[in-house]
Amino acid sequence: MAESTDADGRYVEPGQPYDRDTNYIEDRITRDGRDGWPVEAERYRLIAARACPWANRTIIVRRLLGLEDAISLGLPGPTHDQRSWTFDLDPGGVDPVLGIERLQQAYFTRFSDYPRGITVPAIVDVPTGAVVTNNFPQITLDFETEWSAFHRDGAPDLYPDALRSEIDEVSEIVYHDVNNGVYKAGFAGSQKAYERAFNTLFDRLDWLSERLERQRFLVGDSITEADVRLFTTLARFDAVYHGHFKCNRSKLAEMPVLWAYARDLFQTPGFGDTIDFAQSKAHYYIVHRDINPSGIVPLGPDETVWLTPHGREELGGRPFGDGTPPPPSRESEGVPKLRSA
Ligand SMILES: N[C@@H](CCC(=O)N[C@@H](CS)C(=O)NCC(=O)O)C(=O)O
Repeated sequence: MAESTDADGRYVEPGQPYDRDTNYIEDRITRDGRDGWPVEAERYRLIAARACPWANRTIIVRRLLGLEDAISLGLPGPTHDQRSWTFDLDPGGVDPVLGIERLQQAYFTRFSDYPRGITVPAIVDVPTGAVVTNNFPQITLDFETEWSAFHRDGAPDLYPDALRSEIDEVSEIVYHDVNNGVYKAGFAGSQKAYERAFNTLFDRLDWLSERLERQRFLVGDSITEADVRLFTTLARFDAVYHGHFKCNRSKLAEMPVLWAYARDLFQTPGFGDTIDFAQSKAHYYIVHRDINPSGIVPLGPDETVWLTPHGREELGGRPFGDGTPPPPSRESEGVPKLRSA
């Protein structure tokens, strides 16, 4: 499985550091259709559970760019069993467009003996019902560069030519030490592996705090792909990673610069309005039984603190560059109101 469960459904390999399976279905949907999948409106369906930080990136970018009409969105429930994510939130437990109960069916339509994790995000070709790609780092980049004909008026440039190498460089560091770093701490199979991941994670968060002290966004003076990638981990930090993954040197709310940065993004249309804290907590605390055998989901922390003033406007920057914020989410894609603990 992509999150490295073994045949017994264990996420932790005793004695071993956590090793993410990063083999994906790497086909790309492109303007020239070179992999057999041309960009085409209303042909593909993005399957992206709210709970998952990697899937969350795709939901944010789709929304910021206004790709809702071109690419539909299917939302499995927060938990999955060893076989697959399921569409348990949909009427009758069936995805209304694909007509399937389990995402696994779309993987098996593509490869009948697909041997790896049935992961989100995945993009499915609606006419054939087959998964095209689950290569999550490429999906958002392709939304930004290949799908430009379908971007809304005022869509921001999240991957500007002049900043690409810096965005890639920062994203790579953030991926290893932060996005995947929390998993390396949480699924460590030895004390030593845990401590190494913990120290790397918090050293990197300190480094990011320093970087963000005088600049509002990670690269340049507008929101880019790099901010989207960091945000989805920060948004789950206090609710999930601090307790469930033992990332508890400090809470995000105790790291003033990063906390203000995260709130700034959260309060920006397209970010906080994609976050469902209850689903995130349910996913991690219920699915990872080997690190939380009771399956009990914590009630805290208070979610409303995400709406407190952040003061980052003083740093300047233009969140959407020459573009504009996206309109509110369509009703069918809204998330619940924030709750106090
Ligand atoms: N496929 C990517 C990220 C996607 C991913 O791991 N998604 C998780 C949810 S956050 C998932 O779908 N897990 C199901 C599984 O591993 O079977 C990876 O493994 O690096």
